[in-house]
Amino acid sequence: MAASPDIVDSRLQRLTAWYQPVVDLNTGRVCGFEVLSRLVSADGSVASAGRLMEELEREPEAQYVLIRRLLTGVRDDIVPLFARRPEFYVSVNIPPAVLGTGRIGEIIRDLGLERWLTRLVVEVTERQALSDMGRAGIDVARSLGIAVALDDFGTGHSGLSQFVGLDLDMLKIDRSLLVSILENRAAARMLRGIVGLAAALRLRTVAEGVESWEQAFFLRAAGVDQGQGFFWSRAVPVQEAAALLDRGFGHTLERPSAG
Ligand code: G
Ligand code: MN
Repeated sequence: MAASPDIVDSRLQRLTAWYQPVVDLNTGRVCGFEVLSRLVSADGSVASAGRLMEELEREPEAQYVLIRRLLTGVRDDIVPLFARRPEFYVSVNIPPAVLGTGRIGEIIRDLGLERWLTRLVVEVTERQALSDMGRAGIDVARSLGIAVALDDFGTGHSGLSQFVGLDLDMLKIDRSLLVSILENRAAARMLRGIVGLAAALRLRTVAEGVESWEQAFFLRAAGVDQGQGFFWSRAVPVQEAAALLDRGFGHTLERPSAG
């Protein structure tokens, strides 16, 4: 049952778009941001929106309102930075229920985002099996000129066959595949295998959930293009995001001096 727009709005009122930087592993520059939802209270305290997100998963109309809200954040926060900095992108997690219906085009028109389509990335999760609607959604995004990233790669129960023939641009390697790369040779080999697969498919790779310098160093050596995770930064509000864009993380890729 679809909730009424009013109820949806009251639950989403405190929802704010925050931005987690994605770092180019070769240069240390910020090459993109993933938009993540946070609940910001009147007193300024910030909470995860995880529970609300789970609740909304079953409500297509609420998801539409949510995506609209996040993309409004992108327009207000990020578009002014796009004009100033040519090379970074913004990625948004968009559920098949929104992407597959074609209503994403409507949101983009309403918000005047047509000019910035090539700077947008849509993340489609691999967690659930990809529905026909999800497949249709990928086609919609590509026809608009938006790049598509396969999110949470490695967690799916779905197998590779469902991705055959899909027009993808990026592979986001799930953090669960990173946890043992430093201790476990089989895990390290699997990671290198995924990098090989991505190269064969001409997909850029992003490693998610990078928490240590050792992981970042390994990933760079393994040929992963980009990294995202607490090692560099959590999701931050736009003012901080802009500062990170200017500063970059080049220093984090130097080998730490002993002592
Ligand atoms: O799958 P998706 O990309 O939507 O996941 C984003 C989530 O992962 C966010 O809730 C974010 O806070 C969390 N996250 C981001 N970086 C890290 C990290 O380095 N370690 C852990 N454990 N979680 C992270
Ligand atoms: Mn994601």
